[in-house]
Amino acid sequence: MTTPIPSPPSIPFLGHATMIDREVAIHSYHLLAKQYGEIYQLNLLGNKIIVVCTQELLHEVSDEKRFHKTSRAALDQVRNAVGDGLFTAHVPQEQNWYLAHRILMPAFSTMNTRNMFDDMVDVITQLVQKWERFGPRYKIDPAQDFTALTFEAITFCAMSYRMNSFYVEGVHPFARAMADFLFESGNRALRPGIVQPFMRGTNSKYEEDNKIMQNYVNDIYEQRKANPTDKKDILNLMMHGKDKETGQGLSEQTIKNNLLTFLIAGHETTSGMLTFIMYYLLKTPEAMRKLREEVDTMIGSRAMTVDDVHKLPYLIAVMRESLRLGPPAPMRGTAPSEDTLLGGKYAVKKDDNIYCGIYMIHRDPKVWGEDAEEFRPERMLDGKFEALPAEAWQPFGFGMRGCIGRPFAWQEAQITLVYLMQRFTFVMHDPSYDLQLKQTLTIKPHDFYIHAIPRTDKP
Ligand code: MNH
Repeated sequence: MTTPIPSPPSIPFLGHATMIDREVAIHSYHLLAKQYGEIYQLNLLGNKIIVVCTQELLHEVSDEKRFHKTSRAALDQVRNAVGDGLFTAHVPQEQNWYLAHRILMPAFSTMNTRNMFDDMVDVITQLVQKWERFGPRYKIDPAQDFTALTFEAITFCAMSYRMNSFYVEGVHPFARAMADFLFESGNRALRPGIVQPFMRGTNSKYEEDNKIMQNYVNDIYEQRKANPTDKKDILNLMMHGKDKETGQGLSEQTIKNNLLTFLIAGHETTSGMLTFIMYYLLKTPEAMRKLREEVDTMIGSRAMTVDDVHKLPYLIAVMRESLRLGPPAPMRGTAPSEDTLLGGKYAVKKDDNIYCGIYMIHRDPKVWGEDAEEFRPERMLDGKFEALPAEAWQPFGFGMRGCIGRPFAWQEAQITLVYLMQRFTFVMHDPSYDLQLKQTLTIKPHDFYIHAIPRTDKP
């Protein structure tokens, strides 16, 4: 006996496309989950989409023997810029993924990330100095400054290339082009194909934004070719690394696709994480106090070293809990490799689009209880994180298509938070602010401003 997958009433031709908010799509998916429960089905412009919303179902579709990653429609649009780079590659069809994956995995390991500690501190120091110099009255846009930070970190630490994001007025031209490009990629996925050719202004801006990004990538590549170094950074590993299995290296096009992939995947998400952390800490003074106490006790006013990374349990709990409530990548796509049953009763067909609603799953009351919406780092402490049911917490994706940059982001965020805690206390610009989201391909707090007050009470 199979159970039909619930689906809202729909409009002919457009299906449910009008039900998805153009600005913050995840709110619509979340709302539908509240109405329909663990699973529901939508028709988006003729594409059948099945959304799973509980830990149990996520655990099931995270079985790589039965399911494989698919690019959601928006992600396929991003291929207009990055082609078959790691993030957007169609696997198993695109063999390039295996080669690039094997060459790049060691480069992004926790071990190799430790080598980037000093370069990360270099970049974080630029942020700290900016906030110190501007002083407590300056209204900080943390999403923007953290974007400068994480963008500079990925270009400088992985490619030894300074974008000098902290020395441009407003948003860096690359970051601006990228944000607009991603936003339009998302919109294209929700727009009937026959409309697209008529949107001439939008289309030429989209091409222009893509060109801006490609120009930076070409410059990074050409600069390195003209000025070789022995530095074991990621760019060098891509240019000279050979696959142990086949002896092959990466083609120029593959290197450029992946350079741009790291620029895109490597900073938007991490800046979202840092901004969510700032928001939740300011909304939860008790958590802020405990974090500050931990940093003061364990590190005090001495300089943090690479051996302090991974040693601050409350800090790690804060990061985990922020990623739970504010997963920068709120959904991921997967598909059954054969016709099968989900939860033993919902029939799904080979290659059906399944969206994993990570944002909803991270609020699954069966796992997190009735206070799931509350920010409580304590639920991630003292072995509780390790004891969670499988796939209850999955902000970095899963398995072989899971995030390659996780150790990078994890280390970067820890150093940033320690540096900030040591040097500042923070207040919200508008104490009555409540979380609003901004969504491109990722989500982050919107219209959120703070002040950073240099500490006078240093331990
Ligand atoms: Mn990252 C894949 C989240 C930081 C580079 N990343 C993924 C996926 C998620 C994700 C989720 C899986 C997507 C899917 O299944 O479709 N990533 C994050 C988060 C952070 C993050 C929440 C920070 C916080 N990611 C980074 C950083 C880099 C990076 C930093 C690069 C330096 N991520 C990638 C790449 C992939 C990926 C590359 C694709 C891996 C693959 O499929 O081979």
